[in-house]
Formats: sequence, structure tokens, C-alpha cells
Amino acid sequence: MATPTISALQADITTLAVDAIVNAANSSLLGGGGVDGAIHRKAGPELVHACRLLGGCDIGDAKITPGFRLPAKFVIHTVGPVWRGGRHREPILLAMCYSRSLQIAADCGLRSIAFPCISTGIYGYPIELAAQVAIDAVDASPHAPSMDEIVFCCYSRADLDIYLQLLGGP
Ligand code: AR6
Repeated sequence: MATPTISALQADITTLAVDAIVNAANSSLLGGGGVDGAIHRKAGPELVHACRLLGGCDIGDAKITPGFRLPAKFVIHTVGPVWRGGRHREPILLAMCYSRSLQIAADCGLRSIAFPCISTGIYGYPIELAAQVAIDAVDASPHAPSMDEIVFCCYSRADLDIYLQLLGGP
């Protein structure tokens, strides 16, 4: 299988016309602030109706819905860990968010996926540590090779700079 293009960019993830965008949700899957709020606003009320049928989601797991009014065809909702100092399985749970999302995308035959910086906003995970976990999890995923394009979508320039440095970009 071909190697996917793995890149980082600065954007509002709700504008990306990829097969799936990933949502940094909470375990209720019924919406919230941050990127979750932005995704629900843009997708429209159909999204919360679809999420209600999913029965919530464990930390480190992921579930898929249509994208409704988003340019992305699907939303993969995952629940990152709350940062509690780093010794409460945060790295493994965060890595699971990326690997489970890729597994679901591959199972659904999707070819392009964009991730936000899961857990690094309201959940307080330090961005430098989270970005390394994210890159390592994607590299290690057996499902990554079935993708054409994997995007790390950063909301701030500072977050993008960290990804570009870790990815060895300019
Ligand atoms: N596009 C891309 N990234 C964004 C956008 C956007 N439109 N908006 C924010 N970000 P957060 P978490 C970035 O707080 O830490 C919600 O209430 C943001 O700058 O959205 O996983 C959920 O319901 C940061 O880099 O998610 C949960 O309760 C990243 O997205 C809780 O927040 C993640 O920040 C989840 O917290």
C-alpha cells in the first residue's frame, strides 16, 4: 500500500473538504465548546441527533457520523484524556484516539482525514507532548497506509510551528 501524505496546516477544521474530520468531543458526544462546538454549529442540528443515537463514547475510543452541512463527508468523534500531570495513562489514551480514528476511517473506506490537536485545549494536555504522541500514533497505526492524506489541523500558528518542527518540515 502507498504511504499517505502526512502534513500539518493552520486552519479552522470545519472548512476542510476531507473524507473525515475528527472531533475532540467529550464522552457524552452531545456537544461542547472548542472545536466540538465549532463542528456542531457548522454541521447543523442533525449532528447532535445522530450523536444521540451513539450512546456516548469512552476516553480513547471513537465513533463516526455523517458530516451533514460540513464540507467533510464524515465526523469521527473521539474523546481525549483530561491532562492530570501525565501519570494517569494520558499518553496511551491520547494515542488511542488517533489509532481508533484511523481504524474507523479505514474500515469505512475513507482516504483522507484531518485531526485537531486533541486534548490540548479545554482538556489541558501540553501541546509539545500531545503533538509527539499524535505523530507517533499515526506512524505506528496499521491503518495509516490505507489513507491517501492525513492532516494535523492546527488552530494557532504556535501549534503549527510545533508540528512542523516535529515533522521535520520548514
Ligand atoms: N478548528 C481547528 N481546531 C480548533 C478549532 C477549530 N474550529 N477550535 C478550537 N480548536 P478543545 P479538548 C483547537 O478545547 O482540549 C469541548 O468542550 C484548539 O485550539 O476544542 O480535547 C468538548 O466537548 C485546540 O488546539 O478540545 C470537551 O468537553 C484543539 O482544538 C472538551 O472541549 C482542542 O481544543 C475537549 O477538550
